[in-house]
Amino acid sequence: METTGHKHPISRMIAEINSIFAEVGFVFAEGPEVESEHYNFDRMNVPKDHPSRDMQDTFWFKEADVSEPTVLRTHTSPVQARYMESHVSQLPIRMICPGKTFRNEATDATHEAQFHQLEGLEVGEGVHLGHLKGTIEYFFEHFLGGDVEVRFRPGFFPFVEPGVEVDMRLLSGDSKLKGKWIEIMGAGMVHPNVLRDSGIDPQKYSGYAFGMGIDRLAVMKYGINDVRDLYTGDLRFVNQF
Ligand code: 2NL
Repeated sequence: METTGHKHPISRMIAEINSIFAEVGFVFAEGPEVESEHYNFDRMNVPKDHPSRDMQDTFWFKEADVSEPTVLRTHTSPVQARYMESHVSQLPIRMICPGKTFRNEATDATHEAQFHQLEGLEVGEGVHLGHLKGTIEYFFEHFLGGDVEVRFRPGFFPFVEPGVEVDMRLLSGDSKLKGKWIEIMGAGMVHPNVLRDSGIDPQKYSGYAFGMGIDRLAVMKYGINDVRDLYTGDLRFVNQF
């Protein structure tokens, strides 16, 4: 029987992710989990009629209880919008924002209504997709320990142009996953509308951003079978880490 406490696996992963990114100049940022529709959707170039805004997909607060349309944030992107607008005169910026996010959906072994996302952002002059690829490779090599290969496929997210789906595979080590391509995140070049709405001139500056589920990373790193185990608070589970 263990007598001393220890960090929950998610908290431990976040601490490790922070130190890996800090090594290459990324600053940690956080923001509110209760967000305005403005920061969560409008500022991310999500169309007014986009299905992700529906009550079926997003937890909305009752109108009577809030002064403006308000949600439980569906991604950590609003943290990045807030960070960009408060750093327009301090470019270039590199930041990551791991944090809790919420989607109004049925839960199963691979989906929780509450989960953790890790997003990252770099904005500066001459930033391009090559920088994105190098940063992602650097991260996975340090997080998973070993050589990795990363590939991009075209993908669509309203907040980026172009957008990419990112696959990775482990080239070394003895993991079950070695050699298998795994779809791991979405990313792309920050959409000019998103830069402009944050007060950054898209003619002068460019940026890349990426987003992934931290729970998915836990599945990869620790071989967890059911993401719901991460949130039951069952010590028989958390004490295994
Ligand atoms: C996914 C995809 C993504 C981003 C997140 C982002 C943030 C800003 C501007 C533009 Cl401030 N983009 N974030 C971009 C592409 C994909 O997440 O599947 N996440 C779990």
